[in-house]
Amino acid sequence: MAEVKLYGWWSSPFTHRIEVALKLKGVEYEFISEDVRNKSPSLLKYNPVLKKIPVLVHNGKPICESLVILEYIDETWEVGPSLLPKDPYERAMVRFWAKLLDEKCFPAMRNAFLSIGEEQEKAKEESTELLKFLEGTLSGNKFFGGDTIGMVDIVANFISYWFIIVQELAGLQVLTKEKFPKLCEWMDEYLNSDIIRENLPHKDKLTAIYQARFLDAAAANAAVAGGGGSPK
Ligand SMILES: N[C@@H](CCC(=O)N[C@@H](CS)C(=O)NCC(=O)O)C(=O)O
Repeated sequence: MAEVKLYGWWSSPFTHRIEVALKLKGVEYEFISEDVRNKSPSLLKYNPVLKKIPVLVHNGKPICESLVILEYIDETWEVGPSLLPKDPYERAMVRFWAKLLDEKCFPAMRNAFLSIGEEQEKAKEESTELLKFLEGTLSGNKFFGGDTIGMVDIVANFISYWFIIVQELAGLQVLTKEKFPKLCEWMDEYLNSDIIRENLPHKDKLTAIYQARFLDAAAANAAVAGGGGSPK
């Protein structure tokens, strides 16, 4: 039987993507919890270039980067639902949105949470602009993948759960039902699907982590405003 190991961390949305994909496919795996502040020799061996989680190790061979891992899972285990469509153009579109989510949406939404002043205003505007595009792609479908959960839904997990938590912590009004009714419907559908719901990190524990991060960033921002140099 194939040996599948996942190096990850319970609160990481990137790790969560891989857990959900493996569960949707019905692949059994061993979860190896990694503390990213104290990386294990195994993690450094399997991901010497980026030194990040998640890493999937399949029969001793490591695969890094969540978007790459998701495609690997889809191609390796054909059982269960397909995460990417078969049509080359539609596959290209899925890759486009997944890349946009990671390279544009994630940093903008992170900045909207952690920055202040002008930088925060810009990040909120950019997040809103990007969310409008995402809202447009749903066009009446239950999921980004159509009737079933696909790669874009899984990659957008940070919007449906993590961002909602940090938005509340920071008192933001970026993603609301009034501004984004379709995205909010998608979030409900996604978060209430069995496999997703059963595997979400515990809300209170996650809130505590981000509360601490928010307070750290606020202290660093205050130090900068007081002339203490730029935050590290
Ligand atoms: N682009 C990566 C991002 C993964 C990532 O940012 N992982 C974080 C934890 S959530 C990490 O390992 N950080 C450790 C570090 O940056 O040293 C992916 O999609 O897998």
